[in-house]
Amino acid sequence: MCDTVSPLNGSNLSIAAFLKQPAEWKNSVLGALCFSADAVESQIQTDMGVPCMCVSMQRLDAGDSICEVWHGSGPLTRGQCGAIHYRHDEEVLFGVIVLSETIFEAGTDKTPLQQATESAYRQVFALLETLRYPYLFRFWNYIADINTHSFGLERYRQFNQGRQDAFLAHGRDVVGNVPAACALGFGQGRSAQGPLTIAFLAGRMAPLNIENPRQISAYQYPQQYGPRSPTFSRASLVRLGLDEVLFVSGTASIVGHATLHPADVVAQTRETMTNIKAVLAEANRLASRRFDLSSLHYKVYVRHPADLAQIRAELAHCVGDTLKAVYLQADVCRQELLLEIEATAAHPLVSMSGQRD
Ligand code: 3EB
Repeated sequence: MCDTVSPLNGSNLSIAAFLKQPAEWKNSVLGALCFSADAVESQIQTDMGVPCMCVSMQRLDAGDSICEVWHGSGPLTRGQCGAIHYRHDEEVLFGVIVLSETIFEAGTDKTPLQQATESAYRQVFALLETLRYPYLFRFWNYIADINTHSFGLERYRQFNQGRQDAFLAHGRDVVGNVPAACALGFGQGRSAQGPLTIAFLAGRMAPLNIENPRQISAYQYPQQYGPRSPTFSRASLVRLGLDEVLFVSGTASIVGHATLHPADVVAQTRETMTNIKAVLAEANRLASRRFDLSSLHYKVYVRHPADLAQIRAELAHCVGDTLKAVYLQADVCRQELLLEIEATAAHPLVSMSGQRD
């Protein structure tokens, strides 16, 4: 069986392999994040029997689709609320919301994407208040044509407005205590018109939020990156069952708030890994035992498929032979950024009274 990692770990497998798993394995699945450029395969989400986010992105390192699967423990409860599909155990909830912008009208003071984003996030917060999973660990955000300008503003910046408005409307912090996240684009130039697609993990215990001393917190980015700062932290450290899980947010070649090495994909990869190392060092001040670069599972979003070989070689150089990475074609939220890397690691929690190694 491909379930070689601890059951609470996010494990990776293809959609086809997912469907072949035995029922008892599927019964413990909270949800999945799937990426496939194959339109037929991406329809399969409805057959999977669990909340499944499916985004139309091409995997670059293999022909297969890829699913990141999150498992719960004990009996799971499944539900639907508005546009959200979710599943939870006693301590953690995974959900997916897919919302089309076309149901929102332009002409008000908010763009359709801004309204869709605000609505999606408000629905998520309302559900989590009702079901009592108040703490957000991690959001995954996928936005069609993320770098396109409309209504006088880049679409990623419209998304940031809607997201922050929803946080504020629900009395949530927009600085400091904010979840880890990633935000990627798909369909650029193909005018794919895909829906806004968001997945999330939330729980009943507060995560520890981590910033990167090399970078200004994203929630404090200056106005030049848009009227509203993005609402995310650089990483979150959470307890999931018996595991301690580290979610490193989408990370790019940004130092301070500036984009570095605009046309140099190798230098951007190196800078991104230096940022991830800095986030790891911060996390290790709080973690029950050390995370290191080789313990992370990476998802690498690559703007230009032709850059794959160079990015891969640089990453192997930084991490070593044990590199575990999946590569997807995606657009990144600043035009000059050629890649964004997110990462996750889990290890059994060492209790405060337990032995450290
Ligand atoms: C950055 O550091 C790169 O808007 O949720 C990374 C992770 C990025 C999350 C988000 C954006 C987001 O600003 C972009």
